[in-house]
Amino acid sequence: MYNVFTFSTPNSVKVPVALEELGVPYKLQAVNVRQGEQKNESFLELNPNGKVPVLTDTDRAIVLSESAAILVYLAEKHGKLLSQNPVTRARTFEQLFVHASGLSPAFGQAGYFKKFAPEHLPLAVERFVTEAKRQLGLLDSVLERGEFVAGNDFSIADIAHFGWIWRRGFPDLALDDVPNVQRWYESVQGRPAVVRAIEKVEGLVPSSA
Ligand SMILES: N[C@@H](CCC(=O)N[C@@H](CS)C(=O)NCC(=O)O)C(=O)O
Repeated sequence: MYNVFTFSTPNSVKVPVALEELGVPYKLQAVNVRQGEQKNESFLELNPNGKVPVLTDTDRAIVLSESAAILVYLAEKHGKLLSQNPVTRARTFEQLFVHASGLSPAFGQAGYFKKFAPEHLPLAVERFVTEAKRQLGLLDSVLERGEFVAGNDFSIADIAHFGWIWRRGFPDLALDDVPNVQRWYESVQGRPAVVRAIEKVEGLVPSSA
């Protein structure tokens, strides 16, 4: 059985999306990051990095953090969402790494410096918003070449990018100038598995949070 420690956040929505796409049962455990629960001692025992998501799999007694690593683990265990074709598989990893090292941190930092930083730092806002927009443009050019980010099949790389594009309101980004991302986002957002996952993670947020 899978347990997913998660909340309604860009990185943690990816895991329920993958599990819904795979059609396997799982339980969600809410970690309210708005209340700082990711820094509680009990959660730090699961992930000393103090961040969601975390996946536990009782079949193999594994506790795993990092959304990209979890996506790869699930795809390999269930033999879906990650092509066996060496070129498509390499393209999938390329996009996973672009997401984890480029788009995800740029969106996160842009949102932080725009919304949460205790002091307004124009240079930091400019740097990270510019980089986030550049990443969005890069993704647009990737999606100009194929239906999905690693070719013509939906994969874990689409799930990774979807998390932050879904939460693009945090860094105040829009899709008006990136028509290929817009087309892809609408298609991914409408997938029944994605609709179910979003409904479940949004249900974790207390109305007072
Ligand atoms: N590289 C990590 C990033 C995880 C991450 O930043 N999670 C955010 C939520 S989207 C979090 O837990 N933030 C709370 C904190 O950093 O204290 C991943 O992809 O899993």
